Order: sequence, then C-alpha cells, then structure tokens
Amino acid sequence: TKTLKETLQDIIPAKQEQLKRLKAEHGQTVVGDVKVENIVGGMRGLKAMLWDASVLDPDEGIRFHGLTIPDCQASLPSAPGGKEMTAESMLWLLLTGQVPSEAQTRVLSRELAEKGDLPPFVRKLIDSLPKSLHPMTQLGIGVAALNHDSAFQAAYEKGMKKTEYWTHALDDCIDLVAKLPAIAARIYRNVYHPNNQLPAINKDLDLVGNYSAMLGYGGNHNLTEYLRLYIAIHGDHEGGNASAHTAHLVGSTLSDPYISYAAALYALAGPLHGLANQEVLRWQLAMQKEIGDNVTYDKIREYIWKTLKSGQVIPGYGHGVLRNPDPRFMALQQFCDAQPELNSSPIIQMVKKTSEVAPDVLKEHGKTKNPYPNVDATSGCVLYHYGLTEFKYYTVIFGVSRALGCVTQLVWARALGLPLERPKSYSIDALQKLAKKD
Ligand code: NMX
Ligand code: MLT
Repeated sequence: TKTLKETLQDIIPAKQEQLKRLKAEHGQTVVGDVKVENIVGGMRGLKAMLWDASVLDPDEGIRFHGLTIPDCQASLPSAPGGKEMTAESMLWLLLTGQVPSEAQTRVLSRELAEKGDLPPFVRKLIDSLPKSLHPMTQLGIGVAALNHDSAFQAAYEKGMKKTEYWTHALDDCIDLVAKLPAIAARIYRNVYHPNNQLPAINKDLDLVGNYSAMLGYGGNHNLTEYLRLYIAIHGDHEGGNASAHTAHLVGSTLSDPYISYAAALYALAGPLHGLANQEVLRWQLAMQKEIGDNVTYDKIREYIWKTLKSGQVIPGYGHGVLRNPDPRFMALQQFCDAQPELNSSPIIQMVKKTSEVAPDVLKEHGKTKNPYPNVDATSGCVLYHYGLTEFKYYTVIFGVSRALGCVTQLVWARALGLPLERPKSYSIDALQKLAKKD
C-alpha cells in the first residue's frame, strides 16, 4: 500500500508534463475575453486561475476530480462504524485525483492523529486570547503561529531547490490539517465551556471523530457523522472563492502553508463568504422569535420581505457562480430527511420551509442572479438541533474543512512551479481610455 507522499511522487511528473505541453501547444490560445464589467464586477466569470482539484459548474454544482457529491458518498471510505465519507478520504481524492482504499485512509488517519497535538506555546497563545474575540479571529491566530515550525520555511532559509518545494509544502500541509481540530476545539472549549477537559487525541480515530470528541460530542454518533459529511463537502469549491483564492495568492509569494491558510481564514470570516452560516442561524432565530410557534409559509414570506426592504441580504441565498440550488445544500438536507428525529426538529423544519419560500421572493425582488439556497442556508441547523448552539462558532467548522482544498492547491502549485500571482490593475481613467480605444 502506497502512502500519500509516495502516491503523489508517482503522479506529479505526468502532471508537470501535461502542463508543459499545455503551455507549449496552447500558450497563445484565447479561451475568453475580458470586459470592463469583469474588471469592475469582482472578476465574476473571468477565466483566470489554474485549480485542478475541483470544478464548479453553474448548474450542476461542484465536482471533485470529476466526482459529484453523491459519487463521493458512494465511493470514498467512511470511518469504522460510520457511513459518511471521512475528511481524510476527501483530502486524498483532492490531492491525488484517486479514490483511496480503506487501508490508505486508515494510515492517513493515524498519521493525522499522531501529528494532532499542539506545541505548548500555541496552546498558551490560544488560552491567552479574550473569550470575546471572535472564534474565527482566534483560529487564524492559532494557525499562523504554527509557522514557527514550518518545514517549508526552514528549508527555504537553508536554500532548497525549486523541485523540493512540494515535499516540504506537503509536510506542512499534513501537519496543518492534523492540528486544525485541536486548535478549533480548544477555541470552542475556552470560549463556551471553560470548565471542560479536552480529551487526548485517540490514535485509532479519524480526524473528524477526534474533532467531535474534543468538542465534547464524541458520544453523539449522528452529530459526528454529520460533521464528517459537512467537513468533506465544504473542503473545496474550485479556486475562485475568496478563501481558496486567498490561500493561493499568499502561497504564490512562497509564504509557508500555515500563514497562507491563516490569510484564507480571514477571507472565510466575511459575511458574504463563510460567516454566512453564522448569519443564517442568527437570522432564522430572529425570524422564529418574531413569528412564534405558528410558522406558516406566509409569515416566512413576510419576514423575508422585511429583511430585503431593510436593505439587507438574505443569508444563505445567492452565489457568485451557482445558478441552481447548491448540491451541498441538498446533501445536508438529505442527511436530515433520512432521520425522522431531525426532520421533525423545529429549527430544521423552519430552515426547510424558508428554502421553499425564499427563491420565489428573491425572484420577485429581482436582484440576485441566483435565488436558490447555498450550503450555508442549512449547514448550521443540524448543529443547532444537536446542542451545538453557539453559532458564532460555525464558521470555524467551515475553516477546519476548507483547509482540504487550500492545502491541495498549495502542494500542487509548488509541484507545478506556478509563479507569483500578480494580475494587472487599471485606474478608472485608464480603463476609460482603454474602452474608448476599442
Ligand atoms: N439577498 C438579497 N440580495 C442579494 C442576495 C441575497 N441573498 N444575493 C445577491 N443579492 C443582490 C446583491 O447584493 C446585488 O445587489 P446590488 O446590485 O445592489 O449590489 C445583486 O443581488 C446582484 O448580486 P449577484 O450578482 O447575484 O451576487 P454576487 O455574485 O455579487 O454575490 C453572494 C454572491 C453570495 C455574495 C450574494 O449572493 C450574497 O450576498 N448572498 C448572501 C450571503 C451568503 O449567503 N453568502 C454565502 C456564499 C456561500 N459561501 O459559503 O461562501
Ligand atoms: C464556497 O464554498 O467557497 C462558497 O460557496 C463561495 C464560492 O464558491 O464562491
């Protein structure tokens, strides 16, 4: 059985060759054009990044190396005693383009568990932060501090060859993924349950099994399984989303993977991106408070209009690329549908009813290009139902997950020798001149 590093060693030369051929044969081929609206409109739709692990189709949603979410659910190994794919099997797929065997997944789980403990100074650093500091800010601080022991940075200082970049990047990336649950769980404990003991990492458990145990939910099999699904499907969403793009940009300066990913976390922390899952719960609970127990479609509709008329966005709806309901939303809804207990939960029912009403309201409102729910519309309600009610924490779980895709790109960008990212910008005057010339 080959390890992850050995598997990558085998496949990297062919990919390097493929990219070399692409550049040689099609370096000058035009694949799109740049309009002024792209430049002033957040680069929406611009084909401008190389990202191998996943591609987002506007209608169909995400595919990871060609596999849809249901394909992954059917083929990626789960944890012993569970059904949902594990984070490490998704990481293997993203990194290698191959479905790992059970044995390969177990070996990776053990490696992650063995590397999962935090250096004492990082523990102290996290413990010194004020409880009132947002959990996402704390997560970024903890992750950035791990660069104290970066293999990539140490090797760069010594003077490594470009061909060696990817192996040191991989070492840091695996170490980062391994340590994220311990950082994230420590933040949860410190902020919300300061009297709880954090259990030691169990070397026989998968990454998310350990994360759930450290959060204090190890005894809740259903929640642990939900977290496995959640973390696997939030792992990557092609390269242009704000967090992935940030990790890639910062990594392109040869900053090490820890600080590159810390930067990405602060992009994820914005309400138009990952913080939307916190905002959804806040908004749905405010709706529940206003509507009371008798939740009707009409009352939900009225509440959505009230939010829109106050000039705010409906969190969990719309997307920069997607033009249909997000298949991640559907996978999480299916998880609820399969369990009568979840299906009858008031918060889950309310979120579901909202998703049945909101698209029509948003269509009538007429602004958003995509009136359908994205993953954040539903991701928090199962956590809430199972007692993980501290919704300011929800984006941290997204942050544990998004590392899977970001580290994959960091390894491959170094293996493929991708250059510093540095697009050209223009002033309004210069754009006006350019536009007139045409
Ligand atoms: N509610 C109300 N208005 C919206 C919404 C929404 N959910 N989505 C888009 N719009 C508005 C948008 O603000 C813009 O208005 P204006 O012209 O006044 O600036 C207009 O519709 C056109 O926006 P789009 O081109 O459809 O969307 P864009 O690509 O710019 O932005 C999002 C995408 C996701 C930022 C946007 O849909 C949004 O703000 N959604 C709510 C927040 C959210 O759920 N974010 C999570 C995204 C997924 N994630 O996990 O990161
Ligand atoms: C994501 O998962 O990153 C979000 O859906 C946002 C995006 O893809 O732009």
